[in-house]
Amino acid sequence: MTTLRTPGPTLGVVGGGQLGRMLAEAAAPLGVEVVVLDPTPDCPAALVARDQIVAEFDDEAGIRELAARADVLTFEIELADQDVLERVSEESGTPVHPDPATLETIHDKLVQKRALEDAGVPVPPFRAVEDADDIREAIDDYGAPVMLKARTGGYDGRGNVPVESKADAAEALESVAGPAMVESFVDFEREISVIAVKGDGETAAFPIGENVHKDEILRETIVPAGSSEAVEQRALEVAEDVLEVMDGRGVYGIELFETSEALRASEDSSGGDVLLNEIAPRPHNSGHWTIEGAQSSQFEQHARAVLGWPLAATDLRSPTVSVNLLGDVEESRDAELRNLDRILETPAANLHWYGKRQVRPLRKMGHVTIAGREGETTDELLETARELERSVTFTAE
Ligand code: AIR
Repeated sequence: MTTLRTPGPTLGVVGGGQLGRMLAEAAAPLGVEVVVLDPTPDCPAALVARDQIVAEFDDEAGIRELAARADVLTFEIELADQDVLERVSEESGTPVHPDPATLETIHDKLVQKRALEDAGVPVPPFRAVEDADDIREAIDDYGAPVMLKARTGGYDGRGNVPVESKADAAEALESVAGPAMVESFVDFEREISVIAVKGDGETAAFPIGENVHKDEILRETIVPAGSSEAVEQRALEVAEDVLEVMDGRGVYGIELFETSEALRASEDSSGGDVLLNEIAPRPHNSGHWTIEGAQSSQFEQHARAVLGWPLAATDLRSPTVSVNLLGDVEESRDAELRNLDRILETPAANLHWYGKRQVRPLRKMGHVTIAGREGETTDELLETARELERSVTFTAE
């Protein structure tokens, strides 16, 4: 029997960026409190969390303090340190969800791909890269271009380098600091994602979203995706298989490629209609639409899952589109978003400002979600969302 008291259960969250902020927003109506740990004073989550511990993500004393104040620990950034979390959890008896071991599997993209491949999840052909010859061999085997990826530390596409020809292999490898892997370049129809939740003895998944990236950074998410029913079913099956590999409760953002007709028709279609791109062991940018567009949000689900509470319904309420507001500046500066009026005046446009003090080139500063009303199509919503995104700027006239 679940009981609530005041103050309610407390989530100790490593990371206090926008994901921590939206988690705290979703936790409040459930009577769940949030304490975050983040090195930036007045981090985005600080506005809504009960408290912030100002410390580096791997600061053991800070994480000990977080554990002492929390009923369960979780993280909203992959820079969370697996060993420290494990040690502190053991000492303090405060559980961590997802299991920090999952962070290790996910951190290293080669380890991640191997674990998933072993579990029967369809992944693009890939291999480890020790030297430039490995890249050249991959080009021979998979055809050009191939995608060279830093095995660790890549975030928002940093560390992903397309290699067009064998002549470019050595230079590309130099641009990727540290260990690397290479993957076949997927000829995809569209990029989709599943926000899946592993709860206490149950799982759930939101309807798939269609994602538009530019320069490897997510710009837009559209739900329902343009995929067929069969592709959606396949994506949800793959997400179930992914959850089987992941240890510990919580939300997982699962990015997939819907393969193109050409690839499906070729002899190399063993993976079916979808191939796994990447997994994030946390709420994901491509799931922000759930706040307005679904019966529950990915953040509420994360809170419920890590506490071991029953999961909520995930059905779509209406067609929904989200657009990111990224830093449109050349250099860092104090953040001031201008011309907000169009967004504020547009019916059914929901502004989410993350409260970051500094804007940097392409930094995620906020997003806008439009949940469709009677009869509105995703095309119409997307058009409006794009107009709204273009109407604001961080750049002074
Ligand atoms: N985040 C974590 N992994 C990927 C993303 N987008 C979110 C988390 C983290 C914040 O981005 O909420 O705290 C960091 O944002 P920034 O702009 O400071 O790098």
